[in-house]
Amino acid sequence: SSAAVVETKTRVSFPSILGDSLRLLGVGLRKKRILGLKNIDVYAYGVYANGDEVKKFLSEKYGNLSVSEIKDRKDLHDDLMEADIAMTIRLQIVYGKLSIRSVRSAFEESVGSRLQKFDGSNNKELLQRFTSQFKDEYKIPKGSVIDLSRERGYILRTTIDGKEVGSIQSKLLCKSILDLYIGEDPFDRQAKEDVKVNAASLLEK
Ligand code: DAO
Ligand code: DAO
Ligand code: DAO
Repeated sequence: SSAAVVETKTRVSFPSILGDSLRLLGVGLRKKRILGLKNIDVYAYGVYANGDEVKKFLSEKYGNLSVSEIKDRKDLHDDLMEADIAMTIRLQIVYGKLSIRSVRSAFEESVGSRLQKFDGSNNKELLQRFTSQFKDEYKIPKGSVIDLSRERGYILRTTIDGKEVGSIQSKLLCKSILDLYIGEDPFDRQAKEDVKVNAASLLEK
């Protein structure tokens, strides 16, 4: 169907299909603790993937298993994060006072920790290559929509309100960013669970 899905707490809505091939698999909320005191809601997000590619990948890999067996496979998540499947994480900003500086430093913390986890080094150069795309003059007020898209060939393309700000080819960076949303310790556990169930159930469609 073409209905939208609403993130419960922020009421932000996400279309079920992006472009003509990306399907919404789950929605979630990114919070951040500031000054060790309070949590602010920073953005709502939707996780999208190319449905045909997910289905093809899963049926080649696990064709003879049922959906419930597939979704319990421990290696599913590594497989899907590493597979060369088109995916987009759409962020819609809900915090009204986001500066580019705080985005850069939050990014260095969150993505930096994943680069460290997967590669054993903090990859300063790779992080800087990514964050240098965010020019100081950009504004991301409440309501801004940022798409982080992994295209075939592990190209990470960033757009803000539909305008491309840059792209970087790096399998490690793609994996580190996806890990924030569907990895071991995601921003929103329920969103990850929904993504897993919805990806596995594509096999039945
Ligand atoms: O110090 O005003 C503040 C709070 C800033 C919170 C920054 C969180 C940034 C999270 C990344 C957003 C990516 C679009
Ligand atoms: O929430 O910690 C996080 C990771 C956010 C990754 C998204 C960063 C993309 C921000 C682009 C903003 C450009 C001004
Ligand atoms: O960590 O136990 C686990 C499994 C996590 C499953 C995450 C599923 C991610 C599915 C991504 C589909 C998009 C291609």
